[in-house]
Amino acid sequence: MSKFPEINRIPYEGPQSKNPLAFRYYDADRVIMGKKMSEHLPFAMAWWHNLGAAGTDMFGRDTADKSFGAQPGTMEHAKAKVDAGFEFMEKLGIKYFCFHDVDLVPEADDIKETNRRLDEISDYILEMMQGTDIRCLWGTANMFSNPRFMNGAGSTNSVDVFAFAAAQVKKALDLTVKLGGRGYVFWGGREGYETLLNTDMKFEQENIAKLMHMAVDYGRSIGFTGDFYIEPKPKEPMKHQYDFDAATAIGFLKQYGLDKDFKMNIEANHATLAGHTFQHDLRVSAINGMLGSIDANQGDPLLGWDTDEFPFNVYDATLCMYEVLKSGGLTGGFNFDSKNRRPSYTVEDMFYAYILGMDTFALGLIKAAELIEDGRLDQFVEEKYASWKGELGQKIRNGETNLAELAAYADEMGKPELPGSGRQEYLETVLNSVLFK
Ligand code: XUL
Ligand code: CO
Repeated sequence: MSKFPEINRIPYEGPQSKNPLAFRYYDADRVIMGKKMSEHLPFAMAWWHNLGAAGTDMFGRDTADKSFGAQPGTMEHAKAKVDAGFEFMEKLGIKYFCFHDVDLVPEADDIKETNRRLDEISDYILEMMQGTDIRCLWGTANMFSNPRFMNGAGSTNSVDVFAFAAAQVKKALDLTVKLGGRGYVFWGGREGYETLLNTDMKFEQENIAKLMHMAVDYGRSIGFTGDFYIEPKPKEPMKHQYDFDAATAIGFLKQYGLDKDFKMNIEANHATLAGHTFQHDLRVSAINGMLGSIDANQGDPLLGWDTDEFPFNVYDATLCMYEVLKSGGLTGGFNFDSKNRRPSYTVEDMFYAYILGMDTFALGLIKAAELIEDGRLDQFVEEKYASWKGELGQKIRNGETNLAELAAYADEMGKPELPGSGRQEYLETVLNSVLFK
């Protein structure tokens, strides 16, 4: 039985459409720079926000009804969520989903029973996948909500909690492989600390690396060929989180020999919480060959926490897609780790939110391709570094000179000319002229 009987398949109607249940920019088969929009933009539904989150915040209870006709906390409800999720994805033309283990089933007191429930629900999801081209984008284990993880999972002080976390990762990897997942995510929700007065930072970080190594070994042993991802975040829930931003996480992966198997899953709102632009963390990942996947959302510039809003900012989406196109595309996809605002509690709002997010990224893709084809940004950057093309620049780049030689060169020169204008205002005009033409 349909969970959304009042909603039909969402059509593409073009920018002039006033139909709220239609796409204006996301036209799955439209070809941009040689590839279909749907291939550039492998969108994913986040099981937790879309099928789970119902508006509870620190000051009030649920506003939305996400029971989907079943009693929450039961396996019947877990199945109703699968039904709702697949109908939702099909109506929007979304080809992927992302999940935490405990998004799929209610957690039992005993891990053996939780795992049995996970087997049952993943069989049901596999059944639902038959005859569709919907697949898992990535899976993960929730190792932050249960009180046992108050001091972390990989970084915990308790060896038993570490072992429990390892068991969850093992099962979540089994599920990811079973559901054809392209990736496996570590978001270190509680992998951090509140005070150094009670924390052995080095010990904790070494143990996180051990857990990740075990995950790689196990994943590869069961045929997982996808990427592992770290999803950096600077704070919330912990004051200090070890995966502060892309640069920190990449340094960690290199230090512990994990960089061949891991890439970044960059979340827009996490980058901005770290004091960066979304584009910055994407670029840091890309230049290290580690831009894997994206959690597509946006924060609120007035609020200092992770608001997980559906993205409407076309500037940010354009600059994101500029990075993605330049880096040759993602091996992962665009997971809407985003939730409706609490007063947007109806079924229509669930669809409006995804239409907004998908259209924003589709428009970002169109505009990023136009920016690249326009060529003025590339040309400016090329010319900005032109002095390096000369003999001296080449010698420095090739490691064929030294401080003494460069000092002698400087003596002869007396002083350099100014390095040339950065032309930021001109370049922002170029950006605007492409966005609003
Ligand atoms: C939390 C967050 C998570 C991860 C998966 O801020 O983004 O939902 O994406 O654990
Ligand atoms: Co996320």
